[in-house]
Amino acid sequence: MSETQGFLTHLKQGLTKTRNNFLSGLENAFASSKIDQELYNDLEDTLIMADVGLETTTYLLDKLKKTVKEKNIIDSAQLRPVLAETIKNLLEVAENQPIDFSGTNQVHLIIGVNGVGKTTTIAKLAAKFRENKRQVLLVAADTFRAAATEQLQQWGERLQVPVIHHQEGADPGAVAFDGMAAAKARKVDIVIVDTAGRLHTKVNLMEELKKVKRIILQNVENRELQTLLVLDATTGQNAINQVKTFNEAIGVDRIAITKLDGTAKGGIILAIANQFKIPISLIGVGEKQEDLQDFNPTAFANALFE
Ligand SMILES: Nc1nc2c(ncn2[C@@H]2O[C@H](COP(=O)(O)OP(=O)(O)O)[C@@H](O)[C@H]2O)c(=O)[nH]1
Ligand SMILES: [Mg+2]
Repeated sequence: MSETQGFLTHLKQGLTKTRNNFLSGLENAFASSKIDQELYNDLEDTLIMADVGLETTTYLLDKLKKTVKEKNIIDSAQLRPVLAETIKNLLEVAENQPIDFSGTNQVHLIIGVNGVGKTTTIAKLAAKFRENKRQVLLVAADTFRAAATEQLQQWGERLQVPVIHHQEGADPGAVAFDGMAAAKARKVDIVIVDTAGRLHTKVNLMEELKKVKRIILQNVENRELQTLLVLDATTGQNAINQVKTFNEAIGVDRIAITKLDGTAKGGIILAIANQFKIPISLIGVGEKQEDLQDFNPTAFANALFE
Protein backbone atom coordinates (compact mmCIF):
# COMPACT_ATOMS: atom_id res chain seq x y z
CA MET A 1 0.00 0.00 0.00
CA SER A 2 1.36 3.44 -0.90
CA GLU A 3 1.75 6.09 1.76
CA THR A 4 -1.16 8.12 0.36
CA GLN A 5 -3.43 5.07 0.28
CA GLY A 6 -2.46 4.22 3.83
CA PHE A 7 -3.26 7.75 4.90
CA LEU A 8 -6.68 7.62 3.24
CA THR A 9 -7.55 4.21 4.67
CA HIS A 10 -6.55 5.43 8.09
CA LEU A 11 -8.60 8.60 7.74
CA LYS A 12 -11.64 6.61 6.63
CA GLN A 13 -11.29 4.25 9.58
CA GLY A 14 -11.03 7.20 11.93
CA LEU A 15 -14.17 8.71 10.45
CA THR A 16 -16.16 5.47 10.51
CA LYS A 17 -18.83 6.70 12.93
CA THR A 18 -19.40 10.00 11.18
CA ARG A 19 -19.25 8.36 7.78
CA ASN A 20 -21.75 5.59 8.54
CA ASN A 21 -24.20 8.07 9.95
CA PHE A 22 -23.73 10.47 7.10
CA LEU A 23 -23.93 7.84 4.37
CA SER A 24 -27.11 6.26 5.73
CA GLY A 25 -28.65 9.73 5.90
CA LEU A 26 -27.65 10.38 2.30
CA GLU A 27 -28.99 7.02 1.17
CA ASN A 28 -32.31 7.92 2.71
CA ALA A 29 -32.34 11.40 1.17
CA PHE A 30 -31.35 10.17 -2.28
CA ALA A 31 -33.63 7.11 -2.19
CA SER A 32 -36.02 8.70 -4.63
CA SER A 33 -34.65 10.10 -7.86
CA LYS A 34 -36.89 13.14 -7.54
CA ILE A 35 -35.40 16.40 -6.32
CA ASP A 36 -38.10 17.81 -4.09
CA GLN A 37 -38.63 19.43 -0.72
CA GLU A 38 -38.57 16.04 0.98
CA LEU A 39 -35.06 15.42 -0.30
CA TYR A 40 -33.90 18.80 0.97
CA ASN A 41 -35.55 18.13 4.34
CA ASP A 42 -33.81 14.77 4.62
CA LEU A 43 -30.49 16.34 3.69
CA GLU A 44 -31.03 19.05 6.27
CA ASP A 45 -31.72 16.41 8.96
CA THR A 46 -28.60 14.47 7.96
CA LEU A 47 -26.36 17.52 8.16
CA ILE A 48 -27.83 18.71 11.46
CA MET A 49 -27.43 15.21 12.92
CA ALA A 50 -23.76 15.26 11.91
CA ASP A 51 -23.34 18.51 13.88
CA VAL A 52 -22.84 20.72 10.83
CA GLY A 53 -24.95 23.34 12.62
CA LEU A 54 -27.90 25.35 11.34
CA GLU A 55 -25.95 28.22 9.81
CA THR A 56 -23.67 26.01 7.74
CA THR A 57 -26.44 23.55 6.85
CA THR A 58 -28.50 26.45 5.46
CA TYR A 59 -25.46 27.68 3.56
CA LEU A 60 -24.88 24.24 2.01
CA LEU A 61 -28.53 23.75 1.04
CA ASP A 62 -28.70 27.21 -0.55
CA LYS A 63 -25.61 26.40 -2.61
CA LEU A 64 -27.12 23.08 -3.69
CA LYS A 65 -30.42 24.63 -4.72
CA LYS A 66 -28.58 27.27 -6.74
CA THR A 67 -26.52 24.66 -8.57
CA VAL A 68 -29.63 22.56 -9.26
CA LYS A 69 -31.21 25.59 -10.94
CA GLU A 70 -28.12 26.70 -12.82
CA LYS A 71 -27.23 23.27 -14.15
CA ASN A 72 -30.81 22.19 -14.61
CA ILE A 73 -30.28 19.03 -12.58
CA ILE A 74 -33.36 16.83 -12.39
CA ASP A 75 -32.06 13.50 -11.09
CA SER A 76 -31.03 13.19 -7.43
CA ALA A 77 -28.12 10.92 -8.42
CA GLN A 78 -26.51 13.93 -10.08
CA LEU A 79 -26.91 15.91 -6.90
CA ARG A 80 -24.70 13.71 -4.77
CA PRO A 81 -21.37 14.67 -6.40
CA VAL A 82 -22.49 18.29 -6.29
CA LEU A 83 -22.94 18.00 -2.52
CA ALA A 84 -19.52 16.38 -2.18
CA GLU A 85 -17.93 19.18 -4.20
CA THR A 86 -19.75 21.87 -2.21
CA ILE A 87 -18.52 20.36 1.06
CA LYS A 88 -14.99 20.15 -0.30
CA ASN A 89 -15.08 23.80 -1.38
CA LEU A 90 -16.38 24.81 2.02
CA LEU A 91 -13.57 22.97 3.78
CA GLU A 92 -10.99 24.54 1.49
CA VAL A 93 -12.03 27.97 2.72
CA ALA A 94 -10.33 27.12 6.00
CA GLU A 95 -7.21 26.82 3.88
CA ASN A 96 -5.10 24.40 5.80
CA GLN A 97 -1.79 25.74 6.86
CA PRO A 98 0.23 22.65 7.69
CA ILE A 99 2.85 22.87 10.39
CA ASP A 100 6.33 22.75 8.88
CA PHE A 101 7.74 19.71 10.64
CA SER A 102 11.14 20.17 9.05
CA GLY A 103 11.29 23.87 9.93
CA THR A 104 13.11 25.62 12.77
CA ASN A 105 12.63 28.64 15.02
CA GLN A 106 9.05 27.84 15.94
CA VAL A 107 7.20 28.30 19.22
CA HIS A 108 3.83 26.60 19.42
CA LEU A 109 1.47 27.72 22.15
CA ILE A 110 -1.14 25.02 22.65
CA ILE A 111 -4.45 26.19 24.11
CA GLY A 112 -7.92 24.74 24.69
CA VAL A 113 -10.24 23.62 27.48
CA ASN A 114 -9.51 20.65 29.74
CA GLY A 115 -9.54 17.19 28.26
CA VAL A 116 -9.68 18.17 24.59
CA GLY A 117 -6.35 16.49 23.88
CA LYS A 118 -3.76 19.26 24.20
CA THR A 119 -1.06 17.20 25.91
CA THR A 120 -1.65 14.19 23.67
CA THR A 121 -1.45 16.42 20.61
CA ILE A 122 1.79 17.96 21.91
CA ALA A 123 3.31 14.49 22.22
CA LYS A 124 2.22 13.65 18.69
CA LEU A 125 3.66 16.93 17.39
CA ALA A 126 6.93 16.43 19.23
CA ALA A 127 7.26 12.95 17.74
CA LYS A 128 6.73 14.33 14.23
CA PHE A 129 9.38 17.00 14.74
CA ARG A 130 11.74 14.35 16.12
CA GLU A 131 11.20 12.22 13.02
CA ASN A 132 12.55 15.19 11.07
CA LYS A 133 15.56 15.38 13.37
CA ARG A 134 14.39 18.62 14.95
CA GLN A 135 15.45 19.49 18.47
CA VAL A 136 12.34 19.95 20.55
CA LEU A 137 11.74 21.45 23.99
CA LEU A 138 8.47 21.03 25.86
CA VAL A 139 7.27 23.59 28.41
CA ALA A 140 4.81 22.50 31.10
CA ALA A 141 2.85 25.71 31.65
CA ASP A 142 -0.21 23.77 32.82
CA THR A 143 0.69 24.09 36.49
CA PHE A 144 -2.88 23.77 37.71
CA ARG A 145 -2.62 20.05 38.46
CA ALA A 146 0.57 18.16 39.31
CA ALA A 147 -0.66 15.33 37.08
CA ALA A 148 -0.56 17.60 34.06
CA THR A 149 3.17 18.23 34.44
CA GLU A 150 3.81 14.55 35.16
CA GLN A 151 1.94 13.56 32.01
CA LEU A 152 4.11 15.86 29.91
CA GLN A 153 7.28 14.64 31.64
CA GLN A 154 6.35 11.05 30.83
CA TRP A 155 5.97 11.97 27.20
CA GLY A 156 9.28 13.80 27.35
CA GLU A 157 11.01 10.66 28.63
CA ARG A 158 9.38 8.45 26.05
CA LEU A 159 10.25 10.79 23.19
CA GLN A 160 13.61 11.82 24.65
CA VAL A 161 12.66 15.45 24.63
CA PRO A 162 13.52 17.79 27.55
CA VAL A 163 10.64 19.25 29.54
CA ILE A 164 10.89 22.56 31.43
CA HIS A 165 8.62 22.50 34.47
CA HIS A 166 7.95 24.02 37.88
CA GLN A 167 6.00 22.92 40.94
CA GLU A 168 2.24 22.48 40.96
CA GLY A 169 0.53 25.85 41.40
CA ALA A 170 3.53 27.80 40.06
CA ASP A 171 3.00 30.84 37.86
CA PRO A 172 2.59 29.58 34.28
CA GLY A 173 4.21 32.82 33.09
CA ALA A 174 7.36 31.97 35.02
CA VAL A 175 7.47 28.50 33.45
CA ALA A 176 7.07 30.07 30.02
CA PHE A 177 9.91 32.48 30.82
CA ASP A 178 12.23 29.64 31.87
CA GLY A 179 11.16 27.65 28.84
CA MET A 180 12.14 30.44 26.46
CA ALA A 181 15.46 30.97 28.27
CA ALA A 182 16.24 27.25 28.05
CA ALA A 183 15.31 27.23 24.37
CA LYS A 184 17.80 30.02 23.76
CA ALA A 185 20.58 28.43 25.83
CA ARG A 186 20.12 25.01 24.24
CA LYS A 187 19.51 26.41 20.75
CA VAL A 188 16.53 24.14 20.16
CA ASP A 189 14.57 24.32 16.90
CA ILE A 190 11.08 23.92 18.26
CA VAL A 191 9.41 24.96 21.52
CA ILE A 192 5.97 23.57 22.40
CA VAL A 193 4.15 25.12 25.35
CA ASP A 194 1.39 23.20 27.14
CA THR A 195 -1.23 25.23 29.04
CA ALA A 196 -4.08 24.71 31.48
CA GLY A 197 -7.67 24.60 30.33
CA ARG A 198 -9.90 24.54 33.38
CA LEU A 199 -13.19 26.21 32.55
CA HIS A 200 -14.71 27.18 35.86
CA THR A 201 -12.52 30.26 36.04
CA LYS A 202 -12.74 31.26 32.43
CA VAL A 203 -11.76 34.90 32.94
CA ASN A 204 -8.69 33.94 34.94
CA LEU A 205 -7.75 31.33 32.39
CA MET A 206 -7.83 33.88 29.58
CA GLU A 207 -5.81 36.38 31.64
CA GLU A 208 -3.29 33.66 32.48
CA LEU A 209 -2.97 32.66 28.81
CA LYS A 210 -2.57 36.28 27.74
CA LYS A 211 0.28 36.62 30.20
CA VAL A 212 1.96 33.43 28.98
CA LYS A 213 1.68 34.68 25.42
CA ARG A 214 3.08 38.10 26.36
CA ILE A 215 6.07 36.54 28.10
CA ILE A 216 6.77 34.26 25.16
CA LEU A 217 6.63 37.23 22.78
CA GLN A 218 8.99 39.25 24.99
CA ASN A 219 11.53 36.44 24.75
CA VAL A 220 10.77 35.11 21.31
CA GLU A 221 13.85 36.55 19.51
CA ASN A 222 13.99 35.15 15.98
CA ARG A 223 11.38 32.48 16.57
CA GLU A 224 7.84 32.60 15.27
CA LEU A 225 5.04 32.16 17.79
CA GLN A 226 2.06 30.22 16.52
CA THR A 227 -1.04 29.57 18.60
CA LEU A 228 -2.80 26.25 18.14
CA LEU A 229 -6.31 25.83 19.55
CA VAL A 230 -7.24 22.22 20.23
CA LEU A 231 -10.92 21.27 19.99
CA ASP A 232 -12.63 17.99 20.88
CA ALA A 233 -15.01 16.94 18.08
CA THR A 234 -17.22 15.09 20.56
CA THR A 235 -18.21 18.31 22.34
CA GLY A 236 -20.37 19.31 19.39
CA GLN A 237 -21.57 22.86 18.86
CA ASN A 238 -19.88 24.02 22.07
CA ALA A 239 -16.63 23.91 20.10
CA ILE A 240 -17.91 26.97 18.22
CA ASN A 241 -18.07 28.97 21.46
CA GLN A 242 -14.58 27.82 22.35
CA VAL A 243 -13.19 29.14 19.07
CA LYS A 244 -14.90 32.49 19.67
CA THR A 245 -13.69 32.83 23.25
CA PHE A 246 -10.07 31.80 22.66
CA ASN A 247 -9.77 33.72 19.42
CA GLU A 248 -11.06 36.95 20.94
CA ALA A 249 -8.85 36.66 24.02
CA ILE A 250 -5.61 35.14 22.70
CA GLY A 251 -5.82 35.00 18.91
CA VAL A 252 -5.81 31.63 17.19
CA ASP A 253 -3.49 30.90 14.24
CA ARG A 254 -4.43 27.27 13.75
CA ILE A 255 -7.00 24.75 14.89
CA ALA A 256 -6.59 21.05 15.65
CA ILE A 257 -9.73 18.94 15.95
CA THR A 258 -9.24 15.76 17.98
CA LYS A 259 -11.32 12.66 18.68
CA LEU A 260 -12.99 12.57 15.29
CA ASP A 261 -12.81 8.79 15.70
CA GLY A 262 -15.00 8.95 18.79
CA THR A 263 -18.03 10.67 17.36
CA ALA A 264 -20.68 10.45 14.66
CA LYS A 265 -20.73 14.22 14.66
CA GLY A 266 -17.57 14.98 12.68
CA GLY A 267 -19.58 17.53 10.71
CA ILE A 268 -18.54 20.06 13.33
CA ILE A 269 -15.45 20.59 11.20
CA LEU A 270 -17.68 22.05 8.46
CA ALA A 271 -19.25 24.49 10.90
CA ILE A 272 -15.84 25.63 12.12
CA ALA A 273 -14.43 26.00 8.60
CA ASN A 274 -17.48 27.97 7.47
CA GLN A 275 -17.83 30.28 10.46
CA PHE A 276 -14.24 31.22 11.24
CA LYS A 277 -11.90 30.85 8.25
CA ILE A 278 -9.13 29.99 10.71
CA PRO A 279 -6.91 27.30 9.18
CA ILE A 280 -7.72 23.83 10.41
CA SER A 281 -4.27 22.30 10.27
CA LEU A 282 -4.54 19.02 12.12
CA ILE A 283 -7.10 16.36 12.87
CA GLY A 284 -6.93 13.61 15.46
CA VAL A 285 -8.53 10.31 14.59
CA GLY A 286 -7.23 8.23 17.50
CA GLU A 287 -4.81 8.14 20.38
CA LYS A 288 -1.72 6.89 18.56
CA GLN A 289 0.95 9.02 17.00
CA GLU A 290 -0.05 8.22 13.43
CA ASP A 291 -3.59 9.31 14.31
CA LEU A 292 -2.62 12.97 14.10
CA GLN A 293 -2.93 13.94 10.46
CA ASP A 294 -2.46 17.10 8.46
CA PHE A 295 -5.96 18.17 7.53
CA ASN A 296 -6.64 17.72 3.84
CA PRO A 297 -10.05 19.07 2.69
CA THR A 298 -10.22 16.87 -0.41
CA ALA A 299 -9.29 13.70 1.45
CA PHE A 300 -11.73 14.53 4.22
CA ALA A 301 -14.63 15.16 1.81
CA ASN A 302 -13.80 11.97 -0.10
CA ALA A 303 -13.58 9.96 3.09
CA LEU A 304 -17.09 11.11 4.01
CA PHE A 305 -18.67 10.11 0.70
CA GLU A 306 -16.87 6.91 -0.21
N1 LIG B 1 -10.04 8.69 20.68
C1 LIG B 1 -9.22 9.75 20.76
N2 LIG B 1 -8.78 10.13 21.97
C2 LIG B 1 -7.96 11.19 22.05
C3 LIG B 1 -7.54 11.91 20.88
N3 LIG B 1 -6.73 12.91 21.31
C4 LIG B 1 -6.66 12.83 22.65
N4 LIG B 1 -7.39 11.78 23.12
C5 LIG B 1 -7.59 11.37 24.52
O1 LIG B 1 -8.25 12.41 25.25
C6 LIG B 1 -7.88 12.35 26.62
C7 LIG B 1 -7.47 13.74 27.12
O2 LIG B 1 -6.28 14.11 26.49
P1 LIG B 1 -5.22 15.15 27.10
O3 LIG B 1 -4.17 15.29 26.07
O4 LIG B 1 -4.82 14.77 28.46
O5 LIG B 1 -6.13 16.48 27.16
P2 LIG B 1 -5.74 17.93 27.73
O6 LIG B 1 -6.43 18.07 29.05
O7 LIG B 1 -6.31 18.90 26.73
O8 LIG B 1 -4.26 18.01 27.82
C8 LIG B 1 -6.78 11.33 26.73
O9 LIG B 1 -7.31 10.13 27.23
C9 LIG B 1 -6.31 11.14 25.28
O10 LIG B 1 -5.77 9.87 25.05
C10 LIG B 1 -8.05 11.48 19.59
O11 LIG B 1 -7.78 12.03 18.53
N5 LIG B 1 -8.88 10.38 19.61
MG1 LIG C 1 -3.04 18.43 29.43
